[in-house]
Amino acid sequence: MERNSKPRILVVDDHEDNIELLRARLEARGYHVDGAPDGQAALEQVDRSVPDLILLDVMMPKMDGMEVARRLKARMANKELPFIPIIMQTALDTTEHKVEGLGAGAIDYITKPINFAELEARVSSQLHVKKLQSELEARDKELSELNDKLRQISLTDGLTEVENRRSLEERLHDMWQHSVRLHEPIALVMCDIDKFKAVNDEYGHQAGDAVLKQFAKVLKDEAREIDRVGRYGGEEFLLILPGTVLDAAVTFAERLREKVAEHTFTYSGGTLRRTMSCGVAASPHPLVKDQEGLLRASDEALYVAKETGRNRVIRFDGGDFKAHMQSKGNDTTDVEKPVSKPAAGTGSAVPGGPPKSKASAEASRPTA
Ligand code: GH3
Ligand code: MG
Ligand code: MG
Repeated sequence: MERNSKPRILVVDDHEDNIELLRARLEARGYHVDGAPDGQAALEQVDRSVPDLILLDVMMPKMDGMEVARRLKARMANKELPFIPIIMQTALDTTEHKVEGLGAGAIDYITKPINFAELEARVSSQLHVKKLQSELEARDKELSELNDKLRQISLTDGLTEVENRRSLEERLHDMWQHSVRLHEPIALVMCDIDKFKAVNDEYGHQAGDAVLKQFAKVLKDEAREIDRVGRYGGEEFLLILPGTVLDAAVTFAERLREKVAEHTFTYSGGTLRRTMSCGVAASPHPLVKDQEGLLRASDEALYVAKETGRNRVIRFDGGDFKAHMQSKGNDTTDVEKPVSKPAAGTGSAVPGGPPKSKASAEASRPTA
């Protein structure tokens, strides 16, 4: 709070002699003193350099002390200025004036002619209050920054540093609401690395981890700024594409699939290649009526991509999807069925529904 480690006091008085007198006394006590001859000059001085305390005369030309206090108080209230204790110096020793001064924003008052011992005691005690207040504010700020950091951590996947499932679910909720409100499309691409277990089995878990990190980066690099990319389960990732219709999402997923197939993954022992499968769904669509239905649709499309050979992109309303579902004896309008449990990745484990989907099979897998 100080410059040259001295507390700064602004003395506002229309009598130059008073300023000089207070300056001499206060500087002898180790304070740095600035002076201002009227209210307007005081406000300008505060803008130039914020003092730690203000000794404010009440009766002054141009703008009186009450008005200065009111203006500073308003700026402190909206955090334009830090807390500055204001001590009014008043010749008007009436209760009415003291009450008005305190109401205007002064924290204390001292009557003229000034008793210096009293003044020094009040200045010192108010600077102490100011110091405590500053420490409190600093701790508050630290706490709020720590809170932000904690929230960030709680929404990030520790391994891949993309969003985790919790974050994706929060985002999807918000983005779904937004798309419904503004009648804008929204698409989901659910991706899963093909035969990933074999990476762990053949090259070790660390190689698996390295592949997951690089895979997440490929997705992130291909996605737009407004898209959300996150790890939905073990080696399953979800992309939320706002403002995107189904055809565009399928084109995007195809590009992603090619990028992954072309990518050379590195790990400490060498390099390897992997493919991925994707399920794509979008809204608005007659087969999708809610957020859970959209998620389930992308998940089921991913399941069909796996079942029909992997390294594929399947759209949830496409011929391949329908044909496969029918061959399994499933009703392809399943995504329309009301969900009993609104949790993500509930799959379609209803009687007569398709087998347990990828996401539901992996729902219990930790992601961070
Ligand atoms: P599919 O093509 O059907 O998707 O086969 P897959 O082998 O990719 O799928 P499966 O579900 O059989 O295996 C996924 C594996 O992913 C099993 C699990 O141990 C591994 N896994 C999940 N999370 C992590 C992780 O954080 N690190 C590593 N190294 N492996 C993980
Ligand atoms: Mg897999
Ligand atoms: Mg998987």
